[in-house]
Amino acid sequence: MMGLGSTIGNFFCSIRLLLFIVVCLMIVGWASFYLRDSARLIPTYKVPDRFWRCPPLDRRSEDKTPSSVEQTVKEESEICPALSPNLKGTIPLSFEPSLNLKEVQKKYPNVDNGRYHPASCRAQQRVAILIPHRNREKHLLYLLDNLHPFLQRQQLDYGIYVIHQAGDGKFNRAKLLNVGYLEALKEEKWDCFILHDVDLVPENDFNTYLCDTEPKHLVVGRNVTGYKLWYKGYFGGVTAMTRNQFAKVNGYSNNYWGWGGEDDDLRLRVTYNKMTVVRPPPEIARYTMVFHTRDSGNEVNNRRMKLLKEVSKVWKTDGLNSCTYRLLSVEHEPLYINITVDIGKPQY
Ligand code: UDH
Ligand code: MN
Repeated sequence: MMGLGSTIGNFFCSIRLLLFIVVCLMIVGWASFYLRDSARLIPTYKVPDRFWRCPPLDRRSEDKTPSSVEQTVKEESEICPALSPNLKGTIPLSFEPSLNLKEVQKKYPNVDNGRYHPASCRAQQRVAILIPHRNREKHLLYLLDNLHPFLQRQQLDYGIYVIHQAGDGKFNRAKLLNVGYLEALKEEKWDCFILHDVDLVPENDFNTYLCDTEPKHLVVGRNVTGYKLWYKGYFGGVTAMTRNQFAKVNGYSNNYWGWGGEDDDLRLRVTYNKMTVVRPPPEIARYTMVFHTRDSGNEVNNRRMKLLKEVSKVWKTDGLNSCTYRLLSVEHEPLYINITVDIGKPQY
C-alpha cells in the first residue's frame, strides 16, 4: 500500500513540476516578446516590401563613376539602411501658434543653409523638397518645425526649397514647382524631388521621402477628407518623382493659373509616358492639413477641364522646356532656401 501511495504521490509531484515548468516557459516567452516589441518602439505595419526597400536608384545606376572596385564596395557598405533605425511611426505633431522662425532655427542647429545629411552613413538618395509658397508664413513655420526632425529620422540627405511667387497676380503652383526643379538642380544634382504643399504635415515617419521606380503619391489620407483618398486619380498635395521621371514628363504644365487641375495634368503626363503611380499603405500615408480658407489670387481655375483635354497634344512643348521666369533672389536661410520669382501672368 505504501509503495502504491508513494508512486501516486511522485506522479502528482511530477505533474506539478511539469505544470510549473510550462507556466515558467509561457512567462519567459511572453516577457521576451513584449520586451522585444517595446524596445523596438516601432509599430508593425503590413506593408508591401517595396516600401521598405529603397528603389534601385537613378543615382546608383547612372551617376556611378567607374572607379576601383574596392572604392565601390566601400561606398556601398556605408549607405544608410533602407529603413532607418530611428523611425517612430505615428508622431505627435506640433502646431504652436506663437512659434517664430528664430525659435525653430534654434531647435535645428544641425541644418545648414537649408540642407542636412546624416553623419553616420551615406543617404540612399539626395532629396530636394520643393514647396510652392505665397503668404502662408505660419504654415511654412509649422511645416519646417515638423519636417526637419521627420526627415532627419529618415536619415536623408535633403534640402528644402521654398519657391515664393512674387506679386499678387494669379497663383500658379505648378509653374513654381517647375522653377524649383530647375533652380535646385543648379546647386546640386538631386536624385529625387518631393513636390510639397506648404500646409500638409506628415503624421507617420514610415512615409519615407524617397523616390521609387515609379512616381509616388504620398498623400493617401488627410484629416480633411476623413483619411480617405480624395478621388481615385488624386496625385496632388505631396508627390515624389526622381529627377529623370520629372524630366521625362517635361515637368508640370505652366498654364494652370489659380486653383486645380495641375496635379491631374501631371498624372496624365505620367501615364502618357507609360509610368504608373504608386502609393504607400493608407495607415502610413496620412497627413494633417492645417486649416485654411481659399487664398485670394488662387480662385478656382475654370479653364482646367479644357486644359486637361489637351494634355496629350501639348505636354511635350508646355513644361520644363518652356518655363520662362525672372529670378528675383535666392536666399540661403538657415532652415530653407528661399527662391523668389516673378513667373509672369496668364496669357489669356
Ligand atoms: N499656396 C500658397 N499661397 C497661396 C495659394 C497656394 O502658398 O496663396 C500653395 C501652398 O503650398 C498650398 C498649395 O499652394 O498648400 C495648394 O493650395 P491650397 O492649399 O489653397 O489648395 P487646397 O486644395 O485648398 O488645399 C483649396 C481651397 C480650400 C478652400 C476650403 C473651403 N472649404
Ligand atoms: Mn491646402
